[in-house]
Amino acid sequence: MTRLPAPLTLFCPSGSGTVRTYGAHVMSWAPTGFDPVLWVSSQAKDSVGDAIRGGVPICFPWFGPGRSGDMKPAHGFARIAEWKLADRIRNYDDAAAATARFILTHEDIDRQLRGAFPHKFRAVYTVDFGAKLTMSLTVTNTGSTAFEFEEALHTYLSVGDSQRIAIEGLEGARYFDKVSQQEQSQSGPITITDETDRVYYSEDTVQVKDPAMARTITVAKEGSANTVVWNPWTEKSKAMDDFADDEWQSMVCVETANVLDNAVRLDAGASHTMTQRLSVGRGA
Ligand code: TA6
Repeated sequence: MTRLPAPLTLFCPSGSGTVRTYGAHVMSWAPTGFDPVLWVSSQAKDSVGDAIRGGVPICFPWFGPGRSGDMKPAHGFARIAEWKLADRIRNYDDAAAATARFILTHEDIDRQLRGAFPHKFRAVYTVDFGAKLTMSLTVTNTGSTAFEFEEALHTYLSVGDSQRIAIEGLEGARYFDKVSQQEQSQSGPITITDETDRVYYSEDTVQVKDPAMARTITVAKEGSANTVVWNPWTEKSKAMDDFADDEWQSMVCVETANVLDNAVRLDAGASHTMTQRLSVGRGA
């Protein structure tokens, strides 16, 4: 078992964070003056080949088991691949953000995994740490034939008490409920009262109101037709060996995605960018 090296730290006066080349995985972020915004399980694994429970896993080129329902590894290979650090800008002066950029291509993926996605691609992932956290994933089809892919920035947010939060911005949106396996429509703000695993069809900005931490986290996005909301609640938490039994109370996933029938189709030479932008304000 090969342990992962320590993540890179990037900072500037308005905020700081850490990110790994493994999975281009954002591990933490805090705007200056605020508690950390991202959640990582106390039981998270940190060895090569394992997904990391928390922060912002990149799901690519499929989501979960994929649309065929049998793809492995879950959520694709990007989050367990070693990305190349293209350039890293750490700003000490009064810069708006500290930026890191990562690149992954089909040539970086081992042959066995590539069999599941036999396409030529280049993925460029740019992370800006500052008063906001901006993460942009650009995928380019570098081959000669079109392909489709799913993607998600599977963001784990740290909350004071998941049973007291209200998630606003998806009112009226249609969603697929993965727990009941039914299509539903969201009537009011989302509250967490049981296992919650929903794929919303919405391009709108979402706000997570967290009265226990007296703050509101805003999740804005571009280039994304889906928002996924996930909280495993009690039984699912017990079933995960990288998730402490009571940790469901301190996290919620709000994911920026293009999945299911919103998979992205790229013609040869074409590119697509999806961006998630997090910000925090006082009061809920
Ligand atoms: O985004 C929600 C979800 O698809 C859930 O169904 C659950 O599987 C979660 O992702 C975590 O997936 P992981 O493979 O990281 O355990």
